[in-house]
Amino acid sequence: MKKYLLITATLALVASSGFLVARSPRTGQVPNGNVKACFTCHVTPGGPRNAFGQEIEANHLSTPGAAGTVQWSPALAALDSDGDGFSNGVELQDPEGTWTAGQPFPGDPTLVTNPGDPTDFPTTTAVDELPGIAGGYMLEGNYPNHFNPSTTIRFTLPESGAVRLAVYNSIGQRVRVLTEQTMDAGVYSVTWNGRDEAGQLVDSGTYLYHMTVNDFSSTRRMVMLK
Ligand SMILES: [Ca+2]
Repeated sequence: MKKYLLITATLALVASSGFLVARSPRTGQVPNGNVKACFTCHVTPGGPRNAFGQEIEANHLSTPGAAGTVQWSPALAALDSDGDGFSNGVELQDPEGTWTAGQPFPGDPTLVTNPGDPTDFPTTTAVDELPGIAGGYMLEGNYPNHFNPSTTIRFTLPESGAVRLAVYNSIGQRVRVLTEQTMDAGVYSVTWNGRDEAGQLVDSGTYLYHMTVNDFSSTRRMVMLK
């Protein structure tokens, strides 16, 4: 029995020292990396890297291999590693990629989704307020257009109001409500990921987006081209 305990203790010591030799998880090196923990970058903790993890390994480590630290950046934030229509920055709540390790986590951690898993993406469409003052009501042309699969729509409000912005297909059926809320005067952008209310990617074709607020309404056309 004593011998068994000794062997067990020795194995535990070897295992723990082996763990100490290996680097610790790099979850503190990406924004809100604690939310999905190791699943942010790996299919299983310590297992194969997911799409986001592969991108980091290939192009965004300070030095290749275990000793490298993740270089979170606007470039890495702008990529959509898993191709689900949302950039890595949007999924991790730092759209511009300006967060640096050691700062408080950005955005709303409860909205974090996995930037390496195409089946995990924001179900609510985030609206960002941009710098600038709105001179009048405006619904701008989406960018890019044509698009595949996501596109960004900007609009401006000179005063507060109950905003409703929704996407319709070419025969007028509603595809997705992008935002429906009271908003202050300002300049805003909203990104549509090309998915309907059920989370399904829509087909190629022409879509309309229609905004109403106070006495203003505007409709514009956009084209999904896969
Ligand atoms: Ca994702």
